[in-house]
Amino acid sequence: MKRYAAYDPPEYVAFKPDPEVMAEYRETLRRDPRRARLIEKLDREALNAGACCEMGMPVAQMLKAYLGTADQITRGRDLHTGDPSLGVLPPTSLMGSFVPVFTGIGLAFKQRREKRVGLTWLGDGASRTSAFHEGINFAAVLGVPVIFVVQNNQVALGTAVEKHSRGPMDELRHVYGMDGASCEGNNVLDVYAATSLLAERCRKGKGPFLLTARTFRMGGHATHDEAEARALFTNEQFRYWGLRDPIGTYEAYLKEDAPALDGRKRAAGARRAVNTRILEETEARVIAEVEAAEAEALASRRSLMPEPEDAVRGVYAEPGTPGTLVTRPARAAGARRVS
Ligand SMILES: Cc1ncc(C[n+]2csc(CCOP(=O)(O)OP(=O)(O)O)c2C)c(N)n1
Ligand SMILES: [Mg+2]
Repeated sequence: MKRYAAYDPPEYVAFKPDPEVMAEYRETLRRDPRRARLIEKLDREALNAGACCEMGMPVAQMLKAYLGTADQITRGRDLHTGDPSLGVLPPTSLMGSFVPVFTGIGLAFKQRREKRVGLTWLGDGASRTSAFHEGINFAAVLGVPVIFVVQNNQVALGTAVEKHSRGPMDELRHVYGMDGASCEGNNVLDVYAATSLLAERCRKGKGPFLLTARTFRMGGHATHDEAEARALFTNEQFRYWGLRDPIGTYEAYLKEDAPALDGRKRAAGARRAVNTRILEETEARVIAEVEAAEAEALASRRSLMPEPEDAVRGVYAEPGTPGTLVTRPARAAGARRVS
């Protein structure tokens, strides 16, 4: 897969599959027979990625949110994005605050007897907030159909996990009397299978669950603290996790070990050739989609930036119109045409 030195850490740019790491990758996929069965059933549609994309959000909407244009859900106020009509809530930036929000959403599913599952992600740092503690405890007590995924990348901004937590993340769920699982966060198939199994149990009324994913942040929290992040961890840690590049290892697995992606039974050589071709086609399709989205988002930045007055619209309830604390459609937001 094409790597970009401007975004990818040097370890990923230089990635070559390591035989021992790939053996460990395959072993992870075999470890739990229930997860293994789910992974075996996957077909090439699973090559798609990204939670928002999975739920049907166009890539252009995400890029527009980053550029702050008026023609997307936050109307230029926030880069956190989503689309409630597709079941994706735009997250709030307060760490841990989505835990009580999802507890409420799960309660609504339960009260309406809907067979739906809430899924939200948070970091190891966010799991130290009072919002997390109160929200997850209440979720456990209420028995709501929600999966809380703690993405333990071993750091919160510039604070390493050992400096903010004494107890092991993988055992966190027991404190709340909750069931759940741990998974290898850099192994996309393991994450998929672990999440799917918990979602199935949620639909049977067994939730909530806490899933911890073990991973490592290879860069800074953002580009401004890239150097600081490198100084925080040892070269050995970067080397270890660099060999476990989630995309590099997945690509190597699909080429060398996975069944033929066209669904036919094939010998090893032919299987490798077919899978390599399908991966190349997939990548070309994704690059074209991202480039088209980029062009669309840049066009919006040229002609559809928000009016300054729009910053206060929809923020406070307007007198005489009960329940107006709801965002309006972007069209009504007074989008300004500049060009
Ligand atoms: C309540 C709150 N406190 C502080 C911040 C500032 N802040 C933004 S991200 C972050 C660290 C997040 O660490 P973690 O939860 O481990 O997530 P990661 O970025 O590692 O995925 C902090 C402290 C915030 N957004 N919200
Ligand atoms: Mg973290």
